[in-house]
Amino acid sequence: MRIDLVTIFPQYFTALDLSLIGRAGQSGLLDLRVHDLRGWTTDRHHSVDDAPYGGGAGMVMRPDVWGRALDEVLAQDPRVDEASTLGARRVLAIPTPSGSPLTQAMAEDLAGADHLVVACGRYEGIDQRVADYYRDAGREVVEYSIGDYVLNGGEAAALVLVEAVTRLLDGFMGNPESLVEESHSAGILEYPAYTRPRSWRGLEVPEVLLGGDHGAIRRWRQERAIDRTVERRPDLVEALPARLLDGAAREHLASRGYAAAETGARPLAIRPARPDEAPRIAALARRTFPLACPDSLPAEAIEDFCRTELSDESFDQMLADPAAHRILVAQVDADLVGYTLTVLSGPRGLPDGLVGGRIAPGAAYLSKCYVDEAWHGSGIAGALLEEAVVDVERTGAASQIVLGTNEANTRAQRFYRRHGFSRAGRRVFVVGGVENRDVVLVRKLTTAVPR
Ligand code: 6SD
Repeated sequence: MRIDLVTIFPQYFTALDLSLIGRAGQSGLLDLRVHDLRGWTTDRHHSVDDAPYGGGAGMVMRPDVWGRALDEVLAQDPRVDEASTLGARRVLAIPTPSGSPLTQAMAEDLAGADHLVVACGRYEGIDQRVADYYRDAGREVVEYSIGDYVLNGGEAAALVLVEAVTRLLDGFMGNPESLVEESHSAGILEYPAYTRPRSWRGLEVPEVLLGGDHGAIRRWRQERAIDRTVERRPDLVEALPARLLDGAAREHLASRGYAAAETGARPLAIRPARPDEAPRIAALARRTFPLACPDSLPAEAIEDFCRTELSDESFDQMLADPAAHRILVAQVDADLVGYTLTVLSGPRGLPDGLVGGRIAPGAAYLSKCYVDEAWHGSGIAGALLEEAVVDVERTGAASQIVLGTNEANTRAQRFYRRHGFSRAGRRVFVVGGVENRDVVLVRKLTTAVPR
């Protein structure tokens, strides 16, 4: 690649001789040249600027001087090792605070050019007709900004572009694996890095990184990367497509208040249901309940159950009694998209014959954990479940949480196992004349003491 930098401060770019970029030049990968704009002035004073039409502060760079400079530099042969100058891609890049933000995608695109010419302005910038003229003439012109702050000139922004582009050139990076890792973590911030010494000024390297559990390290790093991105760059989170996240990452993101979606994550709230929300939760319960029913269950039996057990009134009653019924909801925008219902064991014990050999008396019963079909795979269910567990732990009312899920629903079983549940037995019950077989799963709670 050939890069030409045009500036009134050529000395500014001596820094490039120090870095890898200087060495890339020696290896023939990069032909980088710096030009003094004043070389194209024609007057005694070598003047490059003049007062702005329309008045105002400062001076504007003259288009005539820039035109002579750019005509000449753009006509130069970009060949470094390419066979032909025909069909070479040339780009005129102009740093300006009013340009398009320079992104990694843009750097990757520009790394495919054969010839980059960077026009560094000073004063109040370059007469707008310079960019307009070359664009109208069919040139590729990129007016770019390196961030929302104001510099005194384009030189620092030109250095940034040169470094971002040249490190992507084939054979430039000593270790191309780091480029692979970067593209792997595209869209979110990097996880924090640590090296020796293990203890430094009272600060320790996180324990997980000292062990050899590579799965645990991978998960920990993924979670830290997500946490940082949520805290520092919510704009990236809201632009992050779900396909770039695996199931564990989606669940962690949901626990941090974002639901993964195709077009970018959406702000998510997981919170206790309010007493006035019974009708909305009942409607959610009635549209999600059929999703987990086995095919063998007749439609009538499902309708019956929805009418009797999932009525507005039954949710109204449960919400009026939070000492016995814990209901959490997941909300995206104004919509309720998921809920959990946990029954704390009262004097009558647990319903549905759940109490068996390995179930402690006073166990809490996770009766429902449902998410609207459109949000399946978003991570919401996992985050809801974990929140429901914490909610029960906070009540101090139970030492275990127990649930039943249909024997045929292996997806649900895998989900609960991933969340620390293990098999405690079976239960069989009749719904609408059909025998239902559930596996009973249980998870120990940490802080609680049975009442
Ligand atoms: C006068 C310039 C050229 C002045 C600039 C670019 C960004 N992101 N901030 N400031 C800038 C570029 C300022 O010439």
